[in-house]
Amino acid sequence: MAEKSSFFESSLVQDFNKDIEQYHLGPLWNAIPDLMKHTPEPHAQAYLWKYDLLHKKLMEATEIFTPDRGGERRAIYLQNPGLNYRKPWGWASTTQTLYAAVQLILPGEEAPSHRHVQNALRFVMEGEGAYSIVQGERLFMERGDFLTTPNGLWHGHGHPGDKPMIWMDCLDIPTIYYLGGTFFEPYPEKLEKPSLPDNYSQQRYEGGMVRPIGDRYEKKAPLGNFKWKHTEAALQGLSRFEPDPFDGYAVEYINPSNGKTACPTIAAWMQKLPKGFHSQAHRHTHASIYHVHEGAGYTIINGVRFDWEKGDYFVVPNWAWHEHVAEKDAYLFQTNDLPILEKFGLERKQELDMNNGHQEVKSEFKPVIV
Ligand code: 1HN
Repeated sequence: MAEKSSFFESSLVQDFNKDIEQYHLGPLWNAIPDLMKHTPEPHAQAYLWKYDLLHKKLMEATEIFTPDRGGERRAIYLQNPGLNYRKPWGWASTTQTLYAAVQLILPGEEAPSHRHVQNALRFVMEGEGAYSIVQGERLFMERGDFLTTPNGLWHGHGHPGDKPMIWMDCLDIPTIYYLGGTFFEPYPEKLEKPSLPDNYSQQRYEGGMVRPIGDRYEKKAPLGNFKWKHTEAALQGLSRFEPDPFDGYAVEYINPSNGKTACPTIAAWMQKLPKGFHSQAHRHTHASIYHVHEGAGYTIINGVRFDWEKGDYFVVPNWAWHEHVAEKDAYLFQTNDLPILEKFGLERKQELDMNNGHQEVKSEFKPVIV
């Protein structure tokens, strides 16, 4: 081994590596340990953002920035500290494949319509009275609603209500960025005008799981807004029975025309963890972003305890051991890149097979507090 490494450090090899660099050529013998890890070693880290910080910064942003100043959306995104290697481009995403942000719209504001190839979803955190207009349909939002805007659909936002409204956005921006497929188009006028009745798709699906017969052929987003009352009722029914040992009581938002995830590249789940629930630890290839809709507890990620409460966000990177503990009845909203990993045949999972399926807590994460 020593002989091998001294060979790679020899001036013969080093000089050759340096020589070919000037021709934009790279020596694989140098790169293979970094490029071909034996198991996933994501650059994204486990991290947690407190809601007080996000809320404070969004409120400060209202003093500085308005959507008419050309930036389209007042959104502040979660930059994973492990992805700072992207600094030359000026941004880091939340996980290696997904971007997550909090967005605030004030009463009277309009965020202009546009369309892009990135798939987007929203989860409503605070307020009511604002709408997203998607392909001519105004979808009025309330806390706990889940909305989807798959790629290519026109969408903008307006707020005729009277209190600030805040939601989470999650998009597959980093994935599309790496794949080189970005297209973006502003709407010819500022905000699209309604061409369908308000909350049209939501009304078509008022009964829940029964599907209008016109939707038996695949559509991108036959249901635009998944109302909290339906999600809550589904979880209430599930929670009369045994929970999943890893995820508690969990449901997935789906496209009713094809049964697949509501957003083609991003899975979105709502998990209910009753007070006292302690999940088994496991790990999987896909990476997850969690938002605490309600309650309090903690998640142990690779032996580090991350305490969370209502409004907080945290990241579980690829292949990280994790288990959840609810100290109060909790609802966790989760987005993840499972559909992307599955499309490439990369999803694997493993259960922790020691210590009754629980990790040893070695340290506690100290979030930034404001
Ligand atoms: C976007 O269209 C929205 O529609 C939010 O609210 C965040 C981030 C990047 C690109 C497009 C929105 C976005 C975005």
